Amino acid sequence: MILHSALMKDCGLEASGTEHKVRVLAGIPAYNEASCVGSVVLQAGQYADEVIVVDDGSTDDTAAVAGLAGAAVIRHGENRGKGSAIQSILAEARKRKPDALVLLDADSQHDPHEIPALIKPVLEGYDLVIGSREAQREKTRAYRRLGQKVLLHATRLASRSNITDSESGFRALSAKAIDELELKENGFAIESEMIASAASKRLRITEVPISNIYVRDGSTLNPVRHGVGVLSRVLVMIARLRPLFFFGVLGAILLAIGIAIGVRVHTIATGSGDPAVAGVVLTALFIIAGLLAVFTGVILNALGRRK
Ligand SMILES: Nc1nc2c(ncn2[C@@H]2O[C@H](COP(=O)(O)OP(=O)(O)OP(=O)(O)O)[C@@H](O)[C@H]2O)c(=O)[nH]1
Ligand SMILES: [Mg+2]
Repeated sequence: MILHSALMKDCGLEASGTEHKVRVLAGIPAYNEASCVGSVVLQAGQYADEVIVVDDGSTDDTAAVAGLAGAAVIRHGENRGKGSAIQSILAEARKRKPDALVLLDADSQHDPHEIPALIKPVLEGYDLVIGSREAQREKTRAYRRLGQKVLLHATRLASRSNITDSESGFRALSAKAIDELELKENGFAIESEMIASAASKRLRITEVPISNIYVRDGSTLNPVRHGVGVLSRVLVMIARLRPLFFFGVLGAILLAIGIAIGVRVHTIATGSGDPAVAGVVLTALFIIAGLLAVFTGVILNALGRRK
């Protein structure tokens, strides 16, 4: 794409005179986005050699519109979730081997003109570049900000990183990240999993500021169910990637509760001389569960180290 290379040069993304021309692939997961996907594909096409749209079982004309706009369309026979759509994009990217893959949503919440800003760090050696809305977080509704904050902290724990926006779907990946990332999540937890997987493989992660755009009032998703669903998946990730930390904290909490109950039962027993059997049993249960959790953490951690 002539337009593409001139623009990329303007953005300092092509060392003039070098043999190697940077190949960019844009990947767009889409579910019932017929009204937006066309313009997103056209605009993204200015900065990418190829645009792939994964139609995740839409019931509207998303696939047809994306195809008309020039995208290569991959269709899921049924709706499988954003994560599954991203996995399909990654599988396609592994075949096409671009220098950089940029991921953006199909609902116009990401500005394709910011694609060069996301790709630049990839050409400077980073493997995962996240478009962060942090600088414009005031544009996000309060209830969503709270949900995003909780997921952000959980993702930081899972990835031991200090990123500022874990839920942003506007990202760029290097060829190395395309090959090495291991993603299993089918839902929205894929955003956190990608960061955790990149960190566990010691890939270089960075962020660039992007525009925080809300095109439609409210969300397609029930925020509480969506938030709790993603959070529970991220907690599973923490348990899998940091078993000592996860089970250690869980164990410590259970032990603390057990000891607290134990002290209470002891006080009552010494006061009334009547050992509350139920209290004793509860104490024992919490302490055993706490010790088991810690033990599990130690074992899983040792097993993880052997891998
Ligand atoms: N909701 C949803 N989106 C999907 C699915 N599969 C792919 N997508 C696409 O994933 C991208 C992000 O989904 P959104 O529903 O916009 O999620 P969001 O941006 O967190 O929420 P909104 O604020 O409602 O836009 C969009 O391009 C969707 O079309 C799916 O199963 N459900
Ligand atoms: Mg959206």
